[in-house]
Amino acid sequence: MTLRLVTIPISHYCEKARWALERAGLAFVEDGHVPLWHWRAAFAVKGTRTVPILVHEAGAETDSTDILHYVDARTAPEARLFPEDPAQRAEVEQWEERFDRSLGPHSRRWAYFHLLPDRDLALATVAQGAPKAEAVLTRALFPLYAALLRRGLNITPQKSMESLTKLHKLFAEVSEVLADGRPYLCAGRFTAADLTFASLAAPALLPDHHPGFVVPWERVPAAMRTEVEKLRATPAGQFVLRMYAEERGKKA
Ligand SMILES: N[C@@H](CCC(=O)N[C@@H](CS)C(=O)NCC(=O)O)C(=O)O
Repeated sequence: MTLRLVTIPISHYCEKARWALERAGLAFVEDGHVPLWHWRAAFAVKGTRTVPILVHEAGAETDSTDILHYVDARTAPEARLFPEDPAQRAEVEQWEERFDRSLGPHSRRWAYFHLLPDRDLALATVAQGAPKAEAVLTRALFPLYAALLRRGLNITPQKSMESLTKLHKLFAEVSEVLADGRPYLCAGRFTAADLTFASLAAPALLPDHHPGFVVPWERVPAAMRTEVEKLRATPAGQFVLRMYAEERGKKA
């Protein structure tokens, strides 16, 4: 059976799962949807509303971390995203959990806050890799659509500022860890910690080589661009850009 990854192609949690699958060389088809319209597909598969969902021979995984574990079970031990060594594994898991809980929601809210006011840019962004009918429907209902997203993700000027502050704090912490010159966050090699940090930071850094979230630089709103440049200039930001340049296309 061919694996099916139900996604919102621009979603950074979906990118996390897609990166792991591609790195392991596991063949899959991506079933991509515009945010909110993904509900129908997600609900049909597993009675849930969040993606990514990986549909496989024995059922479905409904969380990006579970998808990474599914992938690891099919990867040679030395290339797994979660190392065998218990201490290293615990460190990787701690980072991954932290990024999932904090980085993911804040980078998403902050990016949407800047993209949603520009209707055409927002439409082009959310429709990437999704069926045409969903893009048409989104365009027709855009004011309502944007209001639903703002409400669902609590996107306000105040909350967006708070998210940016949290992003800077987390980036400062990661920069400090990288200050000793280590090439990866922990375990001395590429792990789920690096993959999760890079994929979940992507909406705030807009790295090249990203297969699902492409915003042409000249279309990025000026206020967002200034902040992206500041985040990119940090050691943590540079690290993410390097992970995309060096690791995103690599096979395990
Ligand atoms: N913990 C989940 C989070 C996934 C998540 O937040 N997905 C978002 C897309 S970025 C989603 O599907 N949101 C839809 C909703 O909450 O209705 C994971 O790691 O897979």
